[in-house]
Amino acid sequence: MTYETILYDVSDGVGRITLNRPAKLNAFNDRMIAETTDAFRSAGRETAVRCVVITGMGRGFSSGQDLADFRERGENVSIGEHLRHGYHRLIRQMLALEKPIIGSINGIAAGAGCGVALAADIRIAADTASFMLAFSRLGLIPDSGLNWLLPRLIGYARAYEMAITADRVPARQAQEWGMVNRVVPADQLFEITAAWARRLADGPTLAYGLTKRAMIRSWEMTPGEALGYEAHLQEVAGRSEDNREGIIAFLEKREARFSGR
Ligand code: LHQ
Repeated sequence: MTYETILYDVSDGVGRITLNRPAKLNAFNDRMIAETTDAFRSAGRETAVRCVVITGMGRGFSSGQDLADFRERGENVSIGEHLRHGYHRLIRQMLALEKPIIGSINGIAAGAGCGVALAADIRIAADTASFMLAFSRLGLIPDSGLNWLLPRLIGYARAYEMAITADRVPARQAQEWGMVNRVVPADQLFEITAAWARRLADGPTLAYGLTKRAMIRSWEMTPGEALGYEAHLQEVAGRSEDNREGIIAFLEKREARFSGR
């Protein structure tokens, strides 16, 4: 697929997706939803990619749905279908990708843009970034997975407050609430994200992916089911090349050289 609304490049084990409609703060039109989904799919397939970064071009991460684009479709459009065929495929792709995804949050993440930011596994935010559930201003409910993800990250009361006020939550507050892993000076975001991504790309990718699967699936399980599932996945991790290498490296008192397998 040729990309027109995003940039996607792979280097040194890191796949980097840049949302690229800066004049609209990277609002999503259909093309950008499809291209971003496709880039995550490629990142999942390419063994050379062991960590994925998603960020935005310009001063915003993403302002969510392109409202001008959506309005042009007229009154009778089905939002449910738009979600099922668009954003929800993207969010599912991100949650199912068994490699770490870093959201490098360079500016405001609003509406569906906030959903995409939170579907990343960890977030490094510029100190100038913010998060906003813009939906209620439009008489809508949160979507793009936010009803499922946000209360799990920050608790129901804060999530519901964000939804009904649609107030901007600045990066530092987002970090206190548990939505963001690190807040960094805006002019250092690129370098600090790149250093994290390099570190993760050198890690035991299979174990990172299985950890993601174990944690996300456990949200829907009883404690007993979660224990059973974890034993099953640990069996898989325990047969990996990286498990062998990790143990040998420890015994030889050296850094492990993980292959990701
Ligand atoms: C935009 C947008 C935008 C178009 C900025 N669209 N142009 C799913 C299913 C179906 C329907 C509905 O939606 C959904 C999911 C959703 O995502 S709902 C939420 C949609 N997003 C919003 O409601 C946020 C709308 N944007 C804003 O409230 C502000 O732009 C924020 C608070 C994000 C940023 O404010 P400022 O920093 O003051 O920037 P700005 O408003 O001046 O925006 C810069 C330009 O970007 C401006 O264009 P212009 O030609 O005047 O320079 C905006 O019109 C354009 N833009 N967001 N979502």
